[in-house]
Amino acid sequence: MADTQPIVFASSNAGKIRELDELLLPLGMQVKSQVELGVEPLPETAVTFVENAIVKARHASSITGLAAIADDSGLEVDALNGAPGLYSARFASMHNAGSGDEANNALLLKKLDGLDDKQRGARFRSVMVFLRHENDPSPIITQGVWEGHIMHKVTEGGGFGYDPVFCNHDTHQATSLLGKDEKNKLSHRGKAVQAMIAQLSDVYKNG
Ligand code: ITT
Repeated sequence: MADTQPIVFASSNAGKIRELDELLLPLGMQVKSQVELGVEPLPETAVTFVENAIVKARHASSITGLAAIADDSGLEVDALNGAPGLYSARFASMHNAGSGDEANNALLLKKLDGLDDKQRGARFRSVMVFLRHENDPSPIITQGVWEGHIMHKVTEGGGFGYDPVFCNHDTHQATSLLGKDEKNKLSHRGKAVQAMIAQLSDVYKNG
């Protein structure tokens, strides 16, 4: 599946960039993040994951002239009617409760205070988009979902974002405790990438 030109990953999130590298490098695909290529992120103004992902990929492709891949993802919590969802990265800042992963997790735990495990259902969702070029009229779009629930406290470990408070229903433990390969095998992003790889083999069939 190798190709002479790298693909730009339209993300500035270090955790996502690390996971995508781990998922795609073994396939011989050369992926450079938009951070490496000096592409500044755009504000995310759309109201669906897929629109945000397309806008991110198109922006990175237009600046670099490369094919682009983007992930728009988030955590949907049943007790909060699907919030923070599309706004997962900005959850705390939208509620004037600080900013960043720690603040997001603290606010989430506060909002779910008093609810038992059955009332704490949640899932991660990743929508992934691949554009062959800036004006590609038919992006490849894939999706992955990972079911779980929100724990009662933070479990320190690896990962990023909401991993320290998300108990995944495959291994029944905090996602922050999973090794990187295990998370990639089970996660929303891992599933979206596997589905993407299956379709990319058409684009890179001569590689
Ligand atoms: P880019 O747009 O630059 O890729 P971002 O962090 O702004 O980075 P999103 O808008 O897609 O990306 O927001 C996704 C947020 O959802 C992310 O910041 C985390 O808070 C959360 N999230 C997504 N996938 C996650 C995962 O695998 N583990 C933990 N949290 C995750």
